Amino acid sequence: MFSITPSARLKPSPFYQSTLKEGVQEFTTYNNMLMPTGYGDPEAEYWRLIRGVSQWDVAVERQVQLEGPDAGRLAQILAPRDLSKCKTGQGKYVAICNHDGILINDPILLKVNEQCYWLSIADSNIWFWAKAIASERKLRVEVSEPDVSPMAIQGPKSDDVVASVCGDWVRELKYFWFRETSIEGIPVAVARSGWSKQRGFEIYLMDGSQGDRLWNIFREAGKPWDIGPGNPNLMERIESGLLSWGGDTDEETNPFEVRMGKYVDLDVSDEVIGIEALRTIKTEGPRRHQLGLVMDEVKPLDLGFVWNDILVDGAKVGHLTNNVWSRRLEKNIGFALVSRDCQAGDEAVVVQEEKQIKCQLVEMPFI
Ligand code: THG
Repeated sequence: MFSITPSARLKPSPFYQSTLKEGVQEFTTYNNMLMPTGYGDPEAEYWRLIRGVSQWDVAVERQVQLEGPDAGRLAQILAPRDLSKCKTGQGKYVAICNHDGILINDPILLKVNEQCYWLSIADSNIWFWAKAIASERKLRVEVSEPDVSPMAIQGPKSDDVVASVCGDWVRELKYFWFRETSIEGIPVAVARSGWSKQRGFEIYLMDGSQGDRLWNIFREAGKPWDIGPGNPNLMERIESGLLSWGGDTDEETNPFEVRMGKYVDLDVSDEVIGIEALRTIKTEGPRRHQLGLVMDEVKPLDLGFVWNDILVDGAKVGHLTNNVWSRRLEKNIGFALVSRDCQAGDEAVVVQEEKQIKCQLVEMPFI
């Protein structure tokens, strides 16, 4: 195989040494960092997430911090979702769009206090974007990347593990809400969130020098529940219908096409970036929409991630943006970004080089 050349451009995760000790085997890049994507036993890692509890280095989910008297105003200008009722300690999933209404990131927005917000970003540089907009609109706000790195604890047993470390109050945390606290003197924010539908928490480490200590605290505390390493799991997230910005989207994708319409409020102020375009798109109806796709082929296929064409009656209707063998469904499944004319129930084919694989379009989530 190959190795990765060290560079100051690749920022290290505070949990990097811990993941090496856990036996990490694979990485992907995200926000100019390496994110673990496998520890050598995909089967065990999957079932640990579905049935047990799994510990993830997701420090790549960087925070873009907006701080100052106009922080709330900038957050609202960047996000076409009504934030007027967002409370300190609350998080919201938002669709950051450009002026054409095209989705350029899908972060979780966290309101840290009246004058401080974090955008916990997907894999595109929102720091540049937020800084440019703040300057252009002459806002009193500082845009920075703070020393904050999330670690996720995911799976049905995550409540027990996190409660054993932090206390039973974590069991009452509402979805996307968070609270700042400290764990053996390490400053953290504990949030009910994470990129899986198996329940879980994200522990936002606020002192990068303490990554290995924090990792070990949860590793030790989780032993009674057989905690082990994992990562944002491709199979689980496809089964659950979770969106991957940049994977399932292209440079023309708007939020309505990828099931994010419910996070867009069209009556927010006209100063919100992209809102006029979004109103037009909504009125005219988006060109495409996202459906699930189930292939007839009953043994695991690996089609890669090449946005294979999808055909109906020989005509191209869109693309397969991801695919995976589902262990729970024992089927090959994926997301289809297809013409509005297609519907759940339609028969189609996926094109893989010379082969055509029969499939059916379905509603999501799969499970
Ligand atoms: N956690 C944190 N930061 C992140 C992610 C995360 N940044 C990058 C990326 N993930 C952002 N994207 C998503 C996409 C989906 C969800 C969360 C972050 C998600 N969606 C649920 C759904 O679609 O069913 C729930 C949304 C809702 O009901 O509001 O959880 O994972 N820190």
